[in-house]
Amino acid sequence: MRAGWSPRVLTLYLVLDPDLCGGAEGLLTTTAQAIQGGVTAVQLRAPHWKKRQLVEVGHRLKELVSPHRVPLFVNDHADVALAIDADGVHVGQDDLPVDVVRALVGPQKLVGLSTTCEREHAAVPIDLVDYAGLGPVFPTETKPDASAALGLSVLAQAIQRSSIPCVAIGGIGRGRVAPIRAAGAAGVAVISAICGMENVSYCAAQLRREWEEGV
Ligand code: TZP
Repeated sequence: MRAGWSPRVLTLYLVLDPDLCGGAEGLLTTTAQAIQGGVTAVQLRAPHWKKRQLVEVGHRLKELVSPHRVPLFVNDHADVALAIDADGVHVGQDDLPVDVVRALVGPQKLVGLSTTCEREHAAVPIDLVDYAGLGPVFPTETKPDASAALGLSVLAQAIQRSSIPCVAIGGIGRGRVAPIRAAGAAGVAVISAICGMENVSYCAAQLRREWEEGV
């Protein structure tokens, strides 16, 4: 995936939450419906799962997303990403350092790095990392240990000061997508705006439409 990849795939980035989706089977149905609605990237994020389960479900997710050319990322675990031949891996500031991650996964996988403030965002090594997550932009209940919300103006400033494609995350739902695009983000990452919603494909389609139409 990496050679010639386009940051356009970051447009509507679904981060899966097995609790909100109702377990492993729920992750799969949510993913299928969200892709129908227009999600452009999917991340397997299950901090409480053992690696065996990540690999088992990851294989099924990969089979599901591949025909749609939607890239699959694995949160935190470079070894799981390799085991399921995911398109990329997404790590946080306290995970393996990105030079180690890049050495492990090689040049063809996408590598994303979470950042929580302007300083971390400015420090992302653009030779090793393909995109940065930045947030939470708005308050969120989905990640109880998230740092303070940054707000739109800090987001815009951080994006302006860095050349790394930026995916905004945290508290993003309808009405907040267009301002984030206007702030210069390459995309929005969402959990609760899609996972656990009654009509997943409709919710995804609404977010995608807001991104494309800018209103
Ligand atoms: N990282 C920063 S905020 C967050 C993560 C994983 C949670 C985002 O969830 P939601 O439901 O889209 O606010």
